[in-house]
Amino acid sequence: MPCMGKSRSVTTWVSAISALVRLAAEMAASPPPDPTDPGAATTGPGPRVEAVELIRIAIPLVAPFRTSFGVQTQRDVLLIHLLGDSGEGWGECVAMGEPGYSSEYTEAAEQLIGQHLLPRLLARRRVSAAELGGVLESIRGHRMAKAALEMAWLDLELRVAGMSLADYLGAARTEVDCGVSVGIADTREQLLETVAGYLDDGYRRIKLKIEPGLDIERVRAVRERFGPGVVLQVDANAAYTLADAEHLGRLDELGLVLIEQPLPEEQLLGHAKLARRLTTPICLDESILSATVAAEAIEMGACSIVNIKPGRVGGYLEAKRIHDVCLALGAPVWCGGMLETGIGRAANLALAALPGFTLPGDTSASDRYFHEDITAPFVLHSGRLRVPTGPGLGVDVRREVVDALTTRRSLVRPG
Ligand code: NPQ
Ligand code: MG
Repeated sequence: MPCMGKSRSVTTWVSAISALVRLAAEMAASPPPDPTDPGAATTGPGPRVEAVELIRIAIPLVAPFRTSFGVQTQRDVLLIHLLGDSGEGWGECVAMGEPGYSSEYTEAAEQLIGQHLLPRLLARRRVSAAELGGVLESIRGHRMAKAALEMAWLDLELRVAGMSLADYLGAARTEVDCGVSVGIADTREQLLETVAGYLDDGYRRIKLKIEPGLDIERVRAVRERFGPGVVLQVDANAAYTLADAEHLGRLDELGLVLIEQPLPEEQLLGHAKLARRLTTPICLDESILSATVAAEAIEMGACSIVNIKPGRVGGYLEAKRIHDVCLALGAPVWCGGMLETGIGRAANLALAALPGFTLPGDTSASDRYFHEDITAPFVLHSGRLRVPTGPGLGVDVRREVVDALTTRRSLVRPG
């Protein structure tokens, strides 16, 4: 009897322990849903990706776009096309052809994705979009490359789940107010004409690109021509130094919503010092690489407003975390733009529909940049764009347009 009892209890313990081990392994593989997290509405274990097309396209811009870092006449875009066992997914990399806005650029992103990121992801049977950041954590930086993959993964996963990106992220509205970014013009008259056209189109906010020498007088001309009712802001793309503080102070009387990224990316303390000398609020773009940087920048007084670009920060899930931290700290946010095609534009609209996005963003209509887009174009209605409601990003890619614009294509497979 004691012998039998002992033997039975050993058997019971062995099976109980192995059940616990199994349970722990399952819990580690799929952590319990956290209702405060994007992805809480779990979409399963993640898609199985069987092949990935890397497609480079060159799209001409409707007009040259001049900023303090250069002039662009076309967009050199890397597209990600996932072919999974249950469907397809599209993503877009926001990196530019040349490393002028940031250190990333298209060619490098394509190389990194093909040589380093996809091999790590495809080595696993299944990866969910929410797990992607963790799998790629050992590779430093290259946020634009990572964000492009995350976008494609989200599209595939949410299409399968029948859920829109807007619902997944926690959108609070069905349309978003749109602003437009106006490049540096050759002449003052051309600038006034361009701004007049955008105001006629219905844009609810005008952002003027500035650089040393083409700043105060240009902004004043726009303010004087269109009056105090026009919502106006400026973007320097890091073209100034702290020694320009007094000069930039002349913007204070022009009633601007904000000045965006006056100083170089790494100068958080410089921005904090500048902020104390201006009444115009400082908004950071290039400097904000993550939710951690956003929180620190706000806390040290480097900015009081944040431009959120999902590509720059490594993806939509980090963008949502920045939104959350800014909302908690009382800093307004708005959605930036990187001249996205309809793919990235659709995803940006989903993000811009979150409750903390209280300022109009650079989510302009497709025709601001392109004569022909690779999805159905986004069209302005009373200065707003509609947030896509279909599953995933909610847009269909026009393959024949992509093919006509393709400059290079490669296929990556597991193993
Ligand atoms: C910004 N975007 O806020 C960026 C910079 C920018 C809409 O002003 C090609 C590809 C040209 C990306 C020019 C806007 C670009 C680009 C400017 C991004 O700083
Ligand atoms: Mg900017």
